[in-house]
Amino acid sequence: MKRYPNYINGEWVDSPQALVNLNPSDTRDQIGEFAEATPEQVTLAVQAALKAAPEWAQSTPQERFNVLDAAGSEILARKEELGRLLSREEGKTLAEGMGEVARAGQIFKFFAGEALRLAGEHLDSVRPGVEVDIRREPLGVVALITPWNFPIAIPAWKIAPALAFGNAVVFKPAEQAPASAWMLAEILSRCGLPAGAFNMVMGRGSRVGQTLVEQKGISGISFTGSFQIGRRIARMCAERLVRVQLEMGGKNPLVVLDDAPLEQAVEIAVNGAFFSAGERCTASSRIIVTRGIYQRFKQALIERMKKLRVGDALDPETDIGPVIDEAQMNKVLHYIELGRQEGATLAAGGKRLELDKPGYYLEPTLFTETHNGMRINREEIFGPVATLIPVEDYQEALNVANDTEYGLSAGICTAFLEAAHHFRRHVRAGLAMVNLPTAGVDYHVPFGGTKGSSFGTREQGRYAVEFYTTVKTCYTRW
Ligand code: UN1
Repeated sequence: MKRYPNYINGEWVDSPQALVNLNPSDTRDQIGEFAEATPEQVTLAVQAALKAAPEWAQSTPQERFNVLDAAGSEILARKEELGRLLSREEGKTLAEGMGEVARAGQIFKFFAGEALRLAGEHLDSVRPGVEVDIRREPLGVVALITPWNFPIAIPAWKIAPALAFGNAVVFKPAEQAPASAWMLAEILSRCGLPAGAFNMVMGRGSRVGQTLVEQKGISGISFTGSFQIGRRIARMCAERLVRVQLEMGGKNPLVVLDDAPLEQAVEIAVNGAFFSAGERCTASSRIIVTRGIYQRFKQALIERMKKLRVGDALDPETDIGPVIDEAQMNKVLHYIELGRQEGATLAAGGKRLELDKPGYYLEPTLFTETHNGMRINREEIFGPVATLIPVEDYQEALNVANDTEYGLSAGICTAFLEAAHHFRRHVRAGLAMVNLPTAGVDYHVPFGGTKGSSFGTREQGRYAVEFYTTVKTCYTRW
């Protein structure tokens, strides 16, 4: 089996221990052994980044553009190969895998351009003969910790802006799907960065991630993952006054109003709730439906769900791939059992599937006749499970949509302009979607949420600059 080393100070470095990366569609397929960085190696990576940071901070916009543009071009050119690997290790369908790789390539291209456009401000002082320049400067060394569900796009949307704005990086990908991240690191290793400007240490969050966030000298931590770990990282950052950016869970509502076009609303719900096996923090997990359309919508959704094909992520016929691993499978099954105990009606799915190969296959699952107080409507399940919550009218739908600890994405299906307009203004979420799924976002605009979903400034688009730079105000007397 091929062994994949860490990348530290411009060199590939093996570790005494390694973790095997399995294909969740067929667990007999072992993708490789990925070295688990030792605590000493994590420290070396941070030291290398600290040493390289001043040089990379002084690089020209053209040099940064060249690195990011080259990475973006190679990722896009290898979309099919990398998409296949991504789907093989993560379990999302091949179309989704290739789409995600394309997104990663486009993100690098976007931030290549942003490196050229990084601007400050110039003002006259209130004092005569004095001018003020406001400059954006890199933070220094940033630690980037990413989850398994978008194993190349989320690394891209943290690494690309970090480098574009002149920071040195220590990157820790998720241990459940490190192959896509490793390929990305391999591409970056050939794009002209100085040694140490980009480092990757792999392994478990509880070991390598923990060691990384404890390192001295890090100026910022950007993390995407669970609420529990995010909160723990925030606490450590507060103690040491390290800048932090967190993207965590969601319990995203999709409101369907009486006047919504039925077929379109069903497609939006299926896409948002079940694509990528529901393993998206933007997934529609609470579908809030007004009385006049409830029965018709429920029937149409159940009929549509019957046509969804669960299978090997690499099979072109597959609509829904497996969940990532045994632990996730058990967590989702636990919530399905909980839903039953709470009195929700299990209207579709609910079981683990045994196919012709060993994998983590789950039926897309729908609970109906639920209410928003149930734990299945309050806690993030992160699997192909959605609920229907019947409500009287739009106002109740909005109240239920907002009655959650989370606030990442929220959608509404309606042809009624006034409701769409009101919803956009009053829903408490970082993303508001009208007649679109709650999941599936563009690469050139900000991404993030409110309440328990996110903390710190926005990721992506032009807004990413807020996290990855610090502002210097320069006064000059002429
Ligand atoms: C999307 O819905 O296109 O982990 C992106 C997640 C999010 C990204 C979702 N951070 O699911």
